[in-house]
Amino acid sequence: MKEALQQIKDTATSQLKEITDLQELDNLRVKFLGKKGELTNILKQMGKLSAEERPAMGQLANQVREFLENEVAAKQELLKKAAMEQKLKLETIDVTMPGTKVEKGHKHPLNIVLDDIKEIFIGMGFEIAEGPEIETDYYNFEALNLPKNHPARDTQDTFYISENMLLRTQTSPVQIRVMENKKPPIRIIAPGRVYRSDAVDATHSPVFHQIEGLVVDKNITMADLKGCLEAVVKKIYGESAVIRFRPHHFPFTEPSAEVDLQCFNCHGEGCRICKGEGWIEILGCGMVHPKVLSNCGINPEEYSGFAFGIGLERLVMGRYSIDDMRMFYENDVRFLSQF
Ligand code: 2NL
Repeated sequence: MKEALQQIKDTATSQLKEITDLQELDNLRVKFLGKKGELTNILKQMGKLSAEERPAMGQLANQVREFLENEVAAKQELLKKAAMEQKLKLETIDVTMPGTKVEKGHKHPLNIVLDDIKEIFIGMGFEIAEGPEIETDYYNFEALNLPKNHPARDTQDTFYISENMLLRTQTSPVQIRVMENKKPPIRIIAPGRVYRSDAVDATHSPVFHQIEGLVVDKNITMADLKGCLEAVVKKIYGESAVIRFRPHHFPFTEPSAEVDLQCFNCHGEGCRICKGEGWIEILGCGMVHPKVLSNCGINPEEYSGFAFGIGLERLVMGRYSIDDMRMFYENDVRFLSQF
């Protein structure tokens, strides 16, 4: 029996050395130390021994069991550690490897310039006003002194939705709503999308953008209009920019004017860029018509104001020398990524 125990110990020890994974190790443990294992088998035969032999043999058997249990436990530790090391090695991340580049988007050129202009006006104490793009005939035309059948309505080919509803042709209705709801002093700009039934070409689009501005207070004069717009133009085009006010007519302002920028290329001589004119038209403006003020519940005897309208697309085209308006809407990244 003693030899059998020694045999178990030796066989188990040598087999243990060959083992390379945890499952094999468990199989071996069951084979030698399990309920039906070899060591248990030996112990079952203890009954056959004499009373004198039994204690020593029992002690030896326990030593062998203890020895093997320790060996198995040690091997288990070793294998677990090796498995963990293997796993870590497989999952290693090389933080010095180059990542996958994510292309960053950026502002559209129309928004770059619009945001600049907003900043300029905010710096002068203006607030940004917004309003609906679907308007009533009243807010888009009537309140602005363009009664039904007024000839100026024809020059603004309008998208009608119904008899009384339309897509706004200017952002003026936003300003009408502000005047109805707020007591002067009013200093606002109303930037936004506007719609006119024009065919698409290099300088026309049925959807475009306008920035209108409005100042209403006591004692506002044409001098305030000229001073304000001159300051804004110099902030946009630089201190050396030269402008002129040329008489014009709008139904919603009296008097009215158009503002021309002296051509930055030929300084008024006439060249290809200004089409021989020497001047480039940049905006329309005027003193708010007394009828428009009273339409909004503002007493024209007490208050006066000025207003202006700038086409955003035209401004941006001049700023970046873009010769075709369609570029803004086609979303070709070869164009957009240049800004
Ligand atoms: C242009 C220039 C302009 C206005 C817009 C305006 C708005 C109100 C009252 C009076 Cl609420 N005027 N806006 C004034 C002058 C010119 O736009 O070329 N428009 C066709």
